[in-house]
Amino acid sequence: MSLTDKNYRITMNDIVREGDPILRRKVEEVKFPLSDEDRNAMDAMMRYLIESQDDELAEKYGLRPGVGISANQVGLDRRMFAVLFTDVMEEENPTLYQYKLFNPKIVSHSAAMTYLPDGEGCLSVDREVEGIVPRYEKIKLKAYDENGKEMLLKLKGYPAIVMQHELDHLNGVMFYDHINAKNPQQEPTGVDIQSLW
Ligand code: K2U
Ligand code: NI
Repeated sequence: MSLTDKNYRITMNDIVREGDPILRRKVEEVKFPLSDEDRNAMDAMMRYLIESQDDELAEKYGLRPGVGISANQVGLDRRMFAVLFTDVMEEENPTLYQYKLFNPKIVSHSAAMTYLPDGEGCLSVDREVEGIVPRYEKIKLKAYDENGKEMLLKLKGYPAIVMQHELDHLNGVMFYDHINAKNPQQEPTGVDIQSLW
């Protein structure tokens, strides 16, 4: 049973860790109609996110919670990622963001930037890396769904941050590449930037 088989369960053993060259590769576009392998892999990636956010299943299978996972994080050279999260900034009736995105591309973005005050983490990074990770505050993301239908997502704040973290993976970029090495907690100068909260 492997990642591209039906109903495969991804565990931490399948998650590629920093140092593996595939995390530094600009991965290949997905072709439509989806192959069974690509479809099964994306389904396994979404299943991982769902199960990793279920306390019992995460405990049972030793899963690190994730709100996003990209194909190259499970060793696949494909431009696709899954996300599952609610917007942390919306108290009542938070919007659920559950997407399987293929060949995603930022088609426009704000000049203004934002960042998570506690920094970012990564399923492929088994260590704390502190520091401000500047992200565009608003983005328009073009992508395709599993049927090859084009969509345009207008995102702001936390949803925009998550999508940029995942899109970076498809371009071989790690979150800590954006951190000011000399002064990690310093906001970039000459940029309109503010913490998400
Ligand atoms: O791509 C990944 O490694 C998944 C990351 C995505 C991410 C990290 C930081 C900021 C935005 C997105 C994991 O979800 S990190 C673990 C996590 C779990 C729950 C909430 C936030 C971060
Ligand atoms: Ni990551």
